[in-house]
Amino acid sequence: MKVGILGLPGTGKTTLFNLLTGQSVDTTPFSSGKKAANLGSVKVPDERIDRLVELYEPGKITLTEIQFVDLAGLPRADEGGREGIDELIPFLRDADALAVVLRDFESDQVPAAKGKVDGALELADVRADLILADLGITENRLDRLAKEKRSGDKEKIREYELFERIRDCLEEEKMLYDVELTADEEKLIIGYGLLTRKRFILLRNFGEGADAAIPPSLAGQAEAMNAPIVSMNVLLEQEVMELPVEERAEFCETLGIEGGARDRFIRAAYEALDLISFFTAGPKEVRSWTVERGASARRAAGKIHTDMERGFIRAEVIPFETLSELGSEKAVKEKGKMRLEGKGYIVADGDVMVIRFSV
Ligand SMILES: Nc1nc2c(ncn2[C@@H]2O[C@H](COP(=O)(O)OP(=O)(O)OP(=O)(O)O)[C@@H](O)[C@H]2O)c(=O)[nH]1
Ligand SMILES: [Mg+2]
Repeated sequence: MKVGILGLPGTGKTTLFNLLTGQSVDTTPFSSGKKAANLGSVKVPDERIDRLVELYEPGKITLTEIQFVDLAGLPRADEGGREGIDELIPFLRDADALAVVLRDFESDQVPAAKGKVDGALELADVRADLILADLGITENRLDRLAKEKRSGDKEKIREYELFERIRDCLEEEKMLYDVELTADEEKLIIGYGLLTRKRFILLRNFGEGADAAIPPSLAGQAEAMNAPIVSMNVLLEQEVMELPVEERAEFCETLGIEGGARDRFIRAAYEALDLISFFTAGPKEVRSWTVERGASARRAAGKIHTDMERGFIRAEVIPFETLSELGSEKAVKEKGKMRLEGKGYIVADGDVMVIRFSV
């Protein structure tokens, strides 16, 4: 699973990337330039893991990860440059979600778009950029299909009509995530990686002294996009992370910030991807795993090992809440609360599972 980080130039994307991944990529203004993308993986924090560690005292703890890719700034619509985005698109095509970083801080190094710092305006700019990028892809496809459908191929005609619908939507400056598509139609467009069809997460990056509350204009847009929005001072959160763990709480209190925004953002991204976690737990290792919501027990088993998927017999399932409440696997079993589930069982978020298999 991959999340692309994008936004206008100098909004703090690379600073965010460093905060998330612990890397130290150069963040002098405009340093990203035309460099290739930065890629890093991030462990997904989960409070439930802490409880499982308490219960099992494992030798090893492993957290599930998601990938983040940090890109150069989008061309600014008010500066007329559009060629830059074509270079970014290949990095975004296979992203499962897009995190848009919106700047809400003054800086003499990086002038704001339209001379004014305003997250809502920036978001409108980014949306316009993405819509234009999708329109480019769609029109290319339509050109090809126009030739291909001349043979009278019903499939091609159907596909042409689908892309026409998509083009009309984009021309009305609408993003594609709201368009209702059948499963078959979805299959036809999936390979094109249309950007406005992806899920979005918004990050408002505010500067020193600013209020953490999200301005109503921005909150309204986020709601219309059905996108979670996290508000944080990325630079400050980065400083917090550089401190030893025991000093962080006091530092945050002094600064009047909540702290933990990094984790909140990662969780928001994870949830926007519509992923759920299940756990495996024992004295050797406590571990979180990721599956798409709605996945079967057999598919979940395959996340652990292909042999487990192939030779799946059954899953022994304890919901995390039950295990946490009763305090041990033994107590759960004594109360008859451990369930045996077959391959078609739909995994629930927080299931603690043992997969029985034979190959
Ligand atoms: N005041 C302030 N400055 C910030 C904040 N976040 C980032 N900056 C500064 O803004 C400049 C650019 O930060 P980057 O993280 O490189 O921004 P970017 O979005 O990756 O920039 P490009 O990749 O060039 O588009 C750096 O000098 C950062 O220190 C912030 O929250 N407050
Ligand atoms: Mg950058």
